[in-house]
Amino acid sequence: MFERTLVLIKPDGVQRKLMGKIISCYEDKGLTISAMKMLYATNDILQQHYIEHKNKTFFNELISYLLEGKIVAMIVEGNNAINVVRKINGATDPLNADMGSIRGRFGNDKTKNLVHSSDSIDTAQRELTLWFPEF
Ligand code: FUP
Repeated sequence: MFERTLVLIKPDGVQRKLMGKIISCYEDKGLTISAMKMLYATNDILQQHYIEHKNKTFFNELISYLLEGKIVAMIVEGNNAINVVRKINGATDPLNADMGSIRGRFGNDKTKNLVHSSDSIDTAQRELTLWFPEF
């Protein structure tokens, strides 16, 4: 099924100069980057983005980390894009991520884990509206 999903390259991905390699992973799989921008996230957008984690112990650390530097926001689309991108990214904790995934190959920290992507059709719709209100 054709789907659109939100991908973020988080500050560690940008600072470690992994943007090109990360984007290639999606393109090499046949997905399309249909929009992309580099920006500093605001506290406001991050509070909305991670609303489901508001009461978690790691929430403040997570928000501070995402405010540390520029991020890249992308709309990635194609066949089964939501689940394909989740597989390409790998499990949240790089220790559990497949070694061929982005987090498995490049990550070594459960919070600073390089990338984000939407986890369902409903979430994708909400997150795309949040990060790309102009579309
Ligand atoms: P994911 O969908 O893989 O990005 O992961 P979650 O939605 O479960 O978590 C969102 C973000 O919270 C993760 F990317 C990193 C952070 N997190 C932690 O810092 N510690 C945890 O124990 C779980 C998640």
